[in-house]
Amino acid sequence: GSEEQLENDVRAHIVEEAIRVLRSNDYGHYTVPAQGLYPFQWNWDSALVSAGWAVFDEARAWRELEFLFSGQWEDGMVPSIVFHKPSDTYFPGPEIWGTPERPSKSTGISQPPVAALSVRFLYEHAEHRKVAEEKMESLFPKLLAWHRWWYKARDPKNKGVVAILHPWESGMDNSPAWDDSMQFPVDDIPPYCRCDLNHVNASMRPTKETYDHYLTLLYRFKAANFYDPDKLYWISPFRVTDLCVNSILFRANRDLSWIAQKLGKQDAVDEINQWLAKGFEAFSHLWDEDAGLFKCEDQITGKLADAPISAAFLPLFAGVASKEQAAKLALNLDKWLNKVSYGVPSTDPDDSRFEQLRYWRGPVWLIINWMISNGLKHYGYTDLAKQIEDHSKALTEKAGLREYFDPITGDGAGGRDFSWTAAMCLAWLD
Ligand code: 9YW
Repeated sequence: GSEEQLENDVRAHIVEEAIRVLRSNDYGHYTVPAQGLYPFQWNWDSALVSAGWAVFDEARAWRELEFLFSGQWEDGMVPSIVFHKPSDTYFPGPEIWGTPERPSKSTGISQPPVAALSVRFLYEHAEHRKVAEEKMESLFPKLLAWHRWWYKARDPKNKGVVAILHPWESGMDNSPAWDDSMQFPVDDIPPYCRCDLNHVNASMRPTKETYDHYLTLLYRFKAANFYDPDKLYWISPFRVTDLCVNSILFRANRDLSWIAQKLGKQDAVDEINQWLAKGFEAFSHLWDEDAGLFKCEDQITGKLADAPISAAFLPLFAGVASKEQAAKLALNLDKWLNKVSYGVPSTDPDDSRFEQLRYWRGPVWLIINWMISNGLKHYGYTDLAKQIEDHSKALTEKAGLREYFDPITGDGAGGRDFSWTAAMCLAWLD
C-alpha cells in the first residue's frame, strides 16, 4: 500500500544520506568516525564501516580493512586508533601516546576485534569473487596474528577469555561495568585539555574524573617501555573480562575458522577451534543466574561487575549462550524494551547508574543493536529481533545518522554524520 511506499521512500532517502556521510568522512584509504570529534582511523569503527562501503563500493571496502592492518604492530596487535595524518582536534593524540618529539603512529592498546567478521561479510557479499578471494587470503595471516595476540598478551593465565586493560579497549568507554574497577588512585599526570568538549556537550561525555583515570592508565602503559605487550597485563591496575570484546572475539573466531577452512588451512582451523572450546567453558563463569544476564568480571578482585549493561546480550551474537540462557536473556531484554521508547539502552533503565544521555551509561548505539538483533535471530527470537530493527529504523528516521540516541526521547546525541551509524543503515537496515 501507500504506507509501505512511504516507508520505502524514507529508507531510500536514508541510504542516500548514509552514502553521503561515508563519502564525506572518507580520507581516501580510511574513514574517520566523525569529522572533528574523531579525526583518525578507529579500529572497530573501520571494520564495521567496511560493511557499509561493501554495499556500494567493494574495492573501497577492502581498502578500509587493508589500511587498518597497515597499522598492525609486529607482535600482532591492531591498535585502537591509527594516526595516519596529524590533527589537533582530538585528545589524546599521537604526541601524548608517543612524545612531542616523536609522535606515535598509533595508540598502544587495541579495540574489539570485528575485522574477521567484516572479511567474511565482504567475501560473502562480493560480486568480484576473484578479488575477494585474493583479499581474504592476504588478510587472513594478519587476522590470525591479531587473534593470537589477544590470547598471548591479554590471557597469559590461559583462562580462555581475554582481559581489557583500559576501558577504551572495550569500545564502551564509560560503561558502569567499569565503575568498581576504576577506583584505583589517580597518578600525578600532566595537565591536559580535552578536545571532545569542543565538539559535544559535557553532559553527554565521560566525566573529568573518568578521564583522569583513562590518562593514568595511558601514562603507566607508556612508562612500561612504551606499551610492552609482555608487561602491560601484569602492571595494569585495571584488568577486566569484558563481554563486548570477548563476545566479538568469540564470533570473530568462528568467522576466522570459517575463513581458514575455505583457504584450506587446517592447522589454523584446529588452533582456532581450541580457542572456541576454551572460550565456551570460560563464558559459563560470566553467567549470573539470579539476574539472568551475563556479567563482566574484574580479574583482579575476581568479582563479577553487577552493572546490567547491553553487552550482557552480546553472547547471543557470539553464539556462546545456551538455549536456557538465551531464553532468560530474551525475557530480560523484553523487559528493558518496555521501559523505554527506543531500545536497546546501554544500561538497564531501572539501574541507579542509568543516564539517558551520557555515552555508554544509557544511550542506544546502532552497532550494538545490530549485534543483539543478529544474535536474537540466530536463537529464534525473531519478534524481538524485529522490534530492535524497527526501533533502530525509527531512530535514524527521527534523528538522523547520529553517534548514539536517547532511549527515552529518541533524540540524537554526540557526533553528527557518524560513519558507523551510516554503515548500519546500509549493511543492516536497508
Ligand atoms: C575515544 C570512535 C570511538 C569508538 C568508541 C567510543 C568512542 C572515544 O568513539 O571512543 O576517545 O576513543 O566509545 O567505541 O570507537 O567512534
